Amino acid sequence: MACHRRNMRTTALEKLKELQKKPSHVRNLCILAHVDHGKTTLADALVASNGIISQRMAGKLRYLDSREDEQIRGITMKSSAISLQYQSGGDEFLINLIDSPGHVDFSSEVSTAVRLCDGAVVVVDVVEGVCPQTHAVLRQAWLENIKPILVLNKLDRLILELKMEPTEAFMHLQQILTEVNLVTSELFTADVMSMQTTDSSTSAAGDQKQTYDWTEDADELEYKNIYFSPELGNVVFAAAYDGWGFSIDKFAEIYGKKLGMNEVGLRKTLWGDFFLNSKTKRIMKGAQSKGKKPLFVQFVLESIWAVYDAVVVSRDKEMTEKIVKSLNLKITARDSRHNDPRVQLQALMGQWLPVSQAVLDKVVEKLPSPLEIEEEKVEKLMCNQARRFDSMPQETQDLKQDFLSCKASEDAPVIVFVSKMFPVDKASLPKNKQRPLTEEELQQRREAARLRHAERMAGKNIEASSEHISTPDSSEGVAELVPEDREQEDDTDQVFVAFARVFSGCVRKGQKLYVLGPKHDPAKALQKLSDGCSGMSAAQRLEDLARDDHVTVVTVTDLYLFMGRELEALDCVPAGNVLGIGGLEDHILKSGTLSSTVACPSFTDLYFDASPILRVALEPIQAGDMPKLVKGLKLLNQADPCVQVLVQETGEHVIITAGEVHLRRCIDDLTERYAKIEISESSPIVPFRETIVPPPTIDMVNESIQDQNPAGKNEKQREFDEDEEVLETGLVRIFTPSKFCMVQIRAVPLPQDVTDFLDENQFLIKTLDQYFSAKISERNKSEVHFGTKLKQSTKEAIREFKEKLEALFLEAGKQWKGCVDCIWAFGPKRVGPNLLLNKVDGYNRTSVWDCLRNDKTEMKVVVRDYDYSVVSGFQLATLTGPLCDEPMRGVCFIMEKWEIGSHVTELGNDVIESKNDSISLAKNSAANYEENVHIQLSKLNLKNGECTDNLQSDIPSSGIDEQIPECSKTSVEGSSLEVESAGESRFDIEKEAKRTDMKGHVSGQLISIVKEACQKAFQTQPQRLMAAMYKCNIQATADVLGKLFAVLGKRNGRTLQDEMREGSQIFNIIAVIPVVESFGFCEDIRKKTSGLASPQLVFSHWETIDVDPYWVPTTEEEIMHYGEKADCENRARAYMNTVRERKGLKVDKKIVEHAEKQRTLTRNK
Ligand SMILES: Nc1nc2c(ncn2[C@@H]2O[C@H](COP(=O)(O)OP(=O)(O)OP(=O)(O)O)[C@@H](O)[C@H]2O)c(=O)[nH]1
Ligand SMILES: [Mg+2]
Repeated sequence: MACHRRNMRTTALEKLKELQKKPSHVRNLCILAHVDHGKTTLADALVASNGIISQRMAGKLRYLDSREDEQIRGITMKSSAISLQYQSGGDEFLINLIDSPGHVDFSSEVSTAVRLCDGAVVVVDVVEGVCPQTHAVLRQAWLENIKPILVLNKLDRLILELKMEPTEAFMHLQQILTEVNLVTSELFTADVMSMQTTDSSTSAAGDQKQTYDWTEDADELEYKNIYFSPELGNVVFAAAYDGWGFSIDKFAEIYGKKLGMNEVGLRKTLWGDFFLNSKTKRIMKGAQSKGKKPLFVQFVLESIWAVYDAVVVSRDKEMTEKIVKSLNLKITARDSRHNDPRVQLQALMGQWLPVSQAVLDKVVEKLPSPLEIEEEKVEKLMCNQARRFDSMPQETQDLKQDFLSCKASEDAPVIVFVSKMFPVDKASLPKNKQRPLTEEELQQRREAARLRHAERMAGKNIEASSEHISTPDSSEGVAELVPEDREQEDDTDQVFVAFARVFSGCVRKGQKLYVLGPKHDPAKALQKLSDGCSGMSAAQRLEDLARDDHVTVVTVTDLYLFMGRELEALDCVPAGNVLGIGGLEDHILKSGTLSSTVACPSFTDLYFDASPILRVALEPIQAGDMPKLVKGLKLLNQADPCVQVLVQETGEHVIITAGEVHLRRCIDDLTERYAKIEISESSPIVPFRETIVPPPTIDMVNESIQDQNPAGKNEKQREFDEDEEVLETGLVRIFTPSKFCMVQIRAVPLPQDVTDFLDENQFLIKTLDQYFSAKISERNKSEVHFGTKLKQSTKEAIREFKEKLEALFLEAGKQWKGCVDCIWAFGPKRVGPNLLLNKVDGYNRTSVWDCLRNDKTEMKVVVRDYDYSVVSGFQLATLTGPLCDEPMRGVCFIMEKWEIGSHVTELGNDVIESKNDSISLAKNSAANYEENVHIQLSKLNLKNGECTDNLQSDIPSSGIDEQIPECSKTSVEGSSLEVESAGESRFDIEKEAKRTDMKGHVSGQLISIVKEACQKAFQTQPQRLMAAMYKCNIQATADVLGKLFAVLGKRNGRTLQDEMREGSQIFNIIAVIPVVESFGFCEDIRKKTSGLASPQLVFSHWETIDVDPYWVPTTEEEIMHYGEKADCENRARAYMNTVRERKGLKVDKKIVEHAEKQRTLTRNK
């Protein structure tokens, strides 16, 4: 028996290998859905169709959930793949199937799966309908241009649980289908809109039609098959657990034969508003209006309902037998005698309408083969948003053809994408397992044994030589080697296999390929190659790479075919197939590109939906195990596409995960697989944000706050050092200790809409920043740069972004007018939702929007020296706010003055000039800024004198004399490097050295005062903490609603929406809850509602906690209401103190240092 199995397996493997070579007969697809909608169960049915598991166990085994924790928890955590074969018509097909997890915490696993596929099977549970992850996966599929078919699953629940009548069920199914199509149409519309803007912008004359003609695209919609509809053949109805499923075609065929009707006509009318006129025997339209039974009800649903009724509901033996007979099925005696009617049902239905056939027929028919990859998709893979495809080198552009033709011939370049690295026990690799021997090998072995025997018989020579092998000397040598070897083995009993797909060429064992890092630039690499200094050697690994190198070379050692829980070794894999590659762990961290040519760009980043948000610090329980933990973390980082591993400044090892379930899995993985030590985890570290708000008008007991007393200003000032000055609320001026530099910065809250908008457009901001930085660095180098051109569509997107930003600012009030053009930087990390504005007199910095100008006029970048230091200071300040070192959000810093030593002298003139100019400057700024500018200007003149004096006394005069002329030059052209390269004589070099020396000094000090000024300015405004909020969708029945709301309330959550689902007793509740209050929330809900409601938490937004963290009750009413300290009431303060404690910052539990002015004032009254 075992031998038979083995043979079957070997022949199956040979068959799969053959099929791999015919890309037109390959389908790469993944199963996508919301959690628990039945993906793995459906996969079981498909796996069973290949005889890998038995039909009887299909649905119970969940074969692709191979991890123990997956089986225990009943959810999939990692996507896994299996290759199946399928016969359709006369043709054999190879199906590379990937099952993905539906839980939102693991959505990164979906991203990595989708990237390797051409098609998807989207599963929807017909009782739960469209859920948040259904949206998410459809979007993923859309973004990656992969084509979906739909499986409406769990139809049995409509019959047995909801006890619907067939007609009701039909209406329900229609409703679900509409919901799904609504999602796709939203995706489509968004896409068309963006395409439209791009198109109209490319026409210079602007004569393209500006209105969008929907009717014209109706055909296209159908053509693209973006809608799901049974008559289009892309919908399958199923109950995967019971093993049955069908598409309309099946019933069209059955009834076509039975009633002698036209099959094609039936296919078009079986779904929809059609009925059978019993007299004329003709199909007519208008079932609903005429009160007739739709065909789908009469022909399809009623038959299925009848089977369920006979077998499961009324357990009618006779009827069952009749059905079996009429359907011409064979039920084994064992099945028909089984006590559980469900088993009988599964045997019957599984034979009548096998789900695997229904789904795989559609997969083969509707999903594209690798040959049909679209041009648009190829360009998307090769070239990211910020770049134009035609700006790539010609060699790179030529590769597009190779993608499209998907050739496996020798001359085709090899292109492979690795979407994730996953760990495998070394012992389970094919080479370490006892492999079944082929007939040939058996023959060889027999032959060898025979020879050995013959030799032994022939003489003693051989024995002598074998004795020689075991001489004491050499055995000692062996003994020495063994322990070390074994230790190494122990060390790495996990190896990584890359989850990959070949897009062109054929990968072979022993082949050498380039591994292209994410920053690899084909143009530069090609240049390097032609210069003959590739600098790449096979010995280089990821960690040996210099900063500018992004390419290593690897020799392919192992290739695998995925067979669910097992891997099969392969020698070569042709284009169009999914495969596993061993031995890449030193070359690829999480994902990467392999190619035989450096002209190949590295593939664009994967689209990740969930952002990791939940942090915990980890520690080994035995302190000595630290190295093991560090190593384990390194492995975990590589194995999980979504986790982030970092070492904090405090030396703590921290992991950031997508949610509680993901966290649990990571810790289990660490203890059991990667580190194999006991680990203790800190309580979760939840991120906060710090912000400022406009002064509140009511106090904590809703009493209005009295007019502000200007005396408050003095009070604030007293809190700061003498070098710093709070000029008014929000405005701070700081000098360096040497008085060499001065900055004056104002902090104001950004309008909420603006902040959110900035947050949503981080990608564009990043592009903008990269572009600007590239321009600055380009200015310093003579070499030609490729890739600094922006794609027309990106440019359009940036233009739109700018316009929208301007509109949002304008909505917020006229004081913001013109500020978009003054944007100096975004922060923190150069992309965050805080702004630095340039309102420095006479500093006409090149605008960040300069890329929007016409291509023809070459952009010239003008920035002052030390510009970078100011930006750095701002970045630092926004990265760690003053409340508890958390990043800021929604704060606008306005640089109103900025003076540096040499500039100060020079600025003397500038200021006089700009006094006249100030009118033009004031035009830009709003009324209150205008006033400020004038006041500050007059003050500045005074201060300028001081500045210069100090300067001359502090700095050696020689340094200044030399610097002034140079600096004035550089401030215009802005390039210190030009000056540097000009100096050739020794004298010049010395001068230069001095200058740089001082420069280093200045830039450091400048960074520090800009940071300080930002933070101090922030502190003079009403400060607030912001909490990260989760959004959750909960489905619950009416009777548990009360308990559910109580749990939400206790955890400071809010309900946004509660609606009853049409046609069911289930409520859909959407609620938000602070992340910090969410631990154990799911568990809590599940317990309180006896497992009925199961929420999934997804990060939604940041919310200001409307209490001053430094607030204590001060008015009589407040003291009465809250008591003297109100510690327990001040949520913001409690959060802040927890964070401060954790970070080892000073925690002031009693003293109120920076309480809001109005509160302090009230107390003074
Ligand atoms: N009644 C019914 N239950 C089903 C059907 N298909 C799957 N289930 C059940 O639904 C539950 C979830 O099934 P899975 O296949 O694990 O769902 P999944 O989509 O793989 O879940 P994740 O991988 O965790 O996202 C299991 O208890 C299945 O038995 C079906 O057709 N009818
Ligand atoms: Mg699953």
